[in-house]
Amino acid sequence: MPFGEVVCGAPGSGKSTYCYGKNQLFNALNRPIAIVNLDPANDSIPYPCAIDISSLVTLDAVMQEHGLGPNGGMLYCMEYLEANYDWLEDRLKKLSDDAYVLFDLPGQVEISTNHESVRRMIRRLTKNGFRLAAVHLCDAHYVTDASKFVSVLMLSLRAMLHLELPHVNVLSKIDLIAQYGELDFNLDFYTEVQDLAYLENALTATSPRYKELNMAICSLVEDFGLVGFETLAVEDKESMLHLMRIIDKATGCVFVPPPDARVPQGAVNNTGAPPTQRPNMFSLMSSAIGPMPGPRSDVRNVQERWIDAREEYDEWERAQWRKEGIAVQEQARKKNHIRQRGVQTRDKDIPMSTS
Ligand SMILES: Nc1nc2c(ncn2[C@@H]2O[C@H](COP(=O)(O)OP(=O)(O)O)[C@@H](O)[C@H]2O)c(=O)[nH]1
Ligand SMILES: [Mg+2]
Repeated sequence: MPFGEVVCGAPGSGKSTYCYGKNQLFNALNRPIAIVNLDPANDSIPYPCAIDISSLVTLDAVMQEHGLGPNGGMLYCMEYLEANYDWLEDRLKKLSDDAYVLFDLPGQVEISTNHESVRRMIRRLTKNGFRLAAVHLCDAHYVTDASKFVSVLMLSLRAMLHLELPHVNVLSKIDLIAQYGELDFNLDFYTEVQDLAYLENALTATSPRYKELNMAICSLVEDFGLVGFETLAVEDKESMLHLMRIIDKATGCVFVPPPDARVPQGAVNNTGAPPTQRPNMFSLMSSAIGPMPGPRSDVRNVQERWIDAREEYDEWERAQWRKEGIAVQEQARKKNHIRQRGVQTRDKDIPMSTS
């Protein structure tokens, strides 16, 4: 049964970068992955692309041929893809059975909030056995302004109601958040989305004219009780691992490597440990419903890493990278030395020509 993600969010929210990061993470973990680019305007795709919509249709061609603007052209492309769904289905069937499939959607928000084509295609995929989660990326910059945060809440709620998938909202680029000044509240206020009434003062200050409207939207979002956020800094391994666990939990995916799988480099190999300390590979359900381990699993740690003690952590990480760099150089030097000695010994063994 193929598992996967529908990666959506506004233009520039970090969708393609996230897909690339996930590709690197999964390669390091020896998890199979395939990425499907569904954005016909994606010129420079950073990741290796298993299926690319631009071999079916491109935005430029549609705009020229039908005299459409970029937004109309994009919707046309999605409708064209839906009309040619078998093109996508044939290519998906050719992917390996255990591939984890990421769908990189275009950034036009209407595609994930009210246009029907993508939603219908997702329904067909889930009917064909795909277990998908929607991963909705929102630039974390928006939480620095109360009225922008309200618009992100509404957008996220709308996408959740429209796509009808297990849904994970993510504040992306959290590593940049300290650059936009001090937050009115701790980060957990924005990720947990409870007690939005506290936004009243900030909303009066930023947009007094629309305060009532914004507060009405806040109470609507709270009434649904659906919206919450995870955080993401794509270059932070812990952040990516935490998000991966959250999404696996949402789709019900428990990855069990095949018995002959190569252990990833640097992984703790505790096969020799006593049985009580070894991970229980057979207990799929308890690993699926177990607590989230790891350093970025609590939003207070995220706040400490990227806001409160950012400089200290940056300095510590740089020192670790330096150490790793020296260790790698040392290893390469040793290998080189051994190779050279091998060559010298071989040269000695070659008999001298007598002629
Ligand atoms: N600092 C930082 N920059 C990011 C992160 N994710 C994406 N970006 C940058 O945001 C920009 C837009 O990203 P892109 O993946 O093209 O967005 P898309 O339009 O949603 O696909 C690029 O310059 C990325 O390098 C992140 O986690 N941290
Ligand atoms: Mg993109």
